[in-house]
This record gives sequence, C-alpha cells and structure tokens, in this order.
Amino acid sequence: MRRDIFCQIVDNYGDAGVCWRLARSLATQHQQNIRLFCDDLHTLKLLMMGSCDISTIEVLPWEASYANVRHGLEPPDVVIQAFSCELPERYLHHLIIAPHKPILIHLEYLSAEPWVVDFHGKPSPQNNGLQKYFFFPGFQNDTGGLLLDPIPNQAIPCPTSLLPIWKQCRQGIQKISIFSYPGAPIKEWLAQLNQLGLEFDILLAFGNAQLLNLQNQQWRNLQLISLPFIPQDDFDYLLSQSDFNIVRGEDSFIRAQLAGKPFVWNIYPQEDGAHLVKLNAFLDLYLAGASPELQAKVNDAMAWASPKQWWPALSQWDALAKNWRSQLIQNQADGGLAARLLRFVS
Ligand code: TRH
Repeated sequence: MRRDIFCQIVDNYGDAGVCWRLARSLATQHQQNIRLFCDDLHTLKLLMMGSCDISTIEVLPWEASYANVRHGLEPPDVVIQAFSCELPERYLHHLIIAPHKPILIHLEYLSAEPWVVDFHGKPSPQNNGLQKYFFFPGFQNDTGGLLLDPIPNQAIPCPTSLLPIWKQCRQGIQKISIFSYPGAPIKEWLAQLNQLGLEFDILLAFGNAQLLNLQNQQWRNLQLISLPFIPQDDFDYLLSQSDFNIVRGEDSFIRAQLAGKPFVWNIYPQEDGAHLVKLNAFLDLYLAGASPELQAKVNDAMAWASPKQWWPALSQWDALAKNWRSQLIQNQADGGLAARLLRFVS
C-alpha cells in the first residue's frame, strides 16, 4: 500500500527521529511505499546520514505535497499526520475531492499513562467526509505499541562516526552517555559523580557540552568527550554500548530501554508539570517487579538525586533493565507500532 507521512519538526530532533524510524520500519519490514513529507529536511537528513538508500521511501519537502495535487495523482491509501500536525491546505483539498479517499491517522506522542488505552483507535470526526483515527503509541497491549525497529544487535561493529570517539575511551572504564535538555542539572550531577571515587568516560551528545555549559569543566575522575551529530543508527549503537545513559524526549527514551542498561529519562518538560505524571506512569510499569529499595533508588535517580545515593544499587538496576528489555521485545513481538498500524488500517 502507499502511505504518506507528514512530519512537522516542532523543535529538537524527535519528530524527525520517530518519523524516519516509522518510515523505515513500514518500508523495510512491511514492504510499504512511503512518501515522507517534512518541513525541515536539513534536520531529517542529519538523522538519515549513512542509512542505506531505501528505494521504497521518498523523502520530500513539505511543499512537494502540493505538486502531486497539480498532476492529479491518485491519493495514497493512508495519510499519517505525525504528532497531530496539520495537513497542507491544498493537499487536504485534493483528498476531499478524490474518488478514492485515504484513511487519516493522527499519530500521537508516546505516553505510559493508563488513559491512552481508552483513546487509542477512536475516530476523530471530520467535517470534510474523510475518516480520521487517533493512534496512540503505548506500552500496553491495547495501544498502538512501540517503534522498536531495528532491535539492537549487540554484534554489529563500531560505526565509522564513533571510531574516533571510541579511540579516546579508556579500556575498562565505564561509559556514560548524556543527551539532555538545557534545564537538566547535569553539571551538579557530574560533580557528584566525580565524588564516587570511580573513573568514567562521559560521552556528551551533539551540542550538549555547550547547552550545559560544560566546555571548560574539568573533573579528576571524569573524561568529558563531545560528540558530533551522528546518524540515528549510530546513536542507537552509542546507547547500547554505554554502561549508563541519560536520554530525553521519546525516541532515545525507547532506545535506552532497548539497550538494556540503567538510564535516567530527562523527559520533555511541560509547564503544568504534566511531564511528571508521564514519568511516574512509566516508572509504575518499569518498576512493577522491583523491590521497594530498588524502586526508591531508581525514583531518586530519575529525580536527579546524587549518584552517591543510588550508584551502589547499579547491578540490581542493570538486572532490572535487562529484564525490562526482554519484556518489551516480547510484548511487541507482534511487530510493534508499524505492524499494529497496518492491521488497524486493514
Ligand atoms: O530530540 P528530542 O528531544 O525530541 C523531542 C521528543 O521527540 C519529544 O517527544 C517532542 O515533544 C519534542 O522533540 C518536540 O529527543 P528524542 O525523542 O530522543 O529524539 C532525538 C532523535 O535524534 C533520536 O531519534 C536520536 C536522534 N539523534 C541522532 O540520530 N544523532 C544524534 O547525534 C543525536 C544527538 C540524536
């Protein structure tokens, strides 16, 4: 089937990250023909760097969606509006007057909150004759599932973009990757980590050293290494090879879980504190099987408590993380979000 995905980049990289991962999953795992329209091709192309050219994905600028209108091309079977972005007016008009009408999918942000189950798959009534449905990603079975492709393969070699970084890392020294928002208390966190009496290689994602004002920072036990922007697959590799990850947003949050390592989730901050509700909803699932002591330690870590308070519980946390990874892969064994999307539409 033919599917158009519309990706409007609000800010950061996650809109592009999720749309590119979804497009690749639909094209390579499910042989779908994809046109990915994006309003910021520069950011999207950064993530796509190096990924093998996928013949069944056309990556197009936002305005290219009007061109098809002029040529009167048949509309696609499905139109996916990522993160509730609005469709270009002329493109939408073309859909409304076309004899064969596509299904519209409103792809929402990921949340572990229980109410997602009640909204997933529900119609979103339109006054233009088109059928539109809410599609909510989620951890629970009766949601849209998670985008897990590609499942990390531990055996893949170090990608080219990370070779110079890996050369700077020290044999036998634990690696911590950091990809956070400007407001996260990383400087204090690292100063406390430095007090642990252990040595670490700290891998700062593109721009984070500047964002977090760490350029001239020195700590005796920490080697800070700044990374360039690296392709999405290589970023997945970075998370899977690090011993601990600080991630943010939505896509790297899932990849950190798939890495099977302990992590801190610097969730996308929302003014009314809604992000804390989302964080706790996730921790309810993530910590369901953990001892009360470990639950307390992980909750502290997620609230930026000093590593002194919870680092001693790291091996238990590591076991929990590996168990969670297996659970994720198991309950998404139906193919996860892309497969559930296909089944939902059919
Ligand atoms: O960049 P983000 O903060 O994106 C966020 C979230 O998607 C959030 O839900 C949304 O509301 C907000 O944008 C508008 O974090 P996220 O989701 O982890 O997306 C980052 C993507 O960028 C992810 O796919 C990894 C990728 N990436 C690379 O490919 N290479 C890199 O060097 C870096 C730093 C990131």
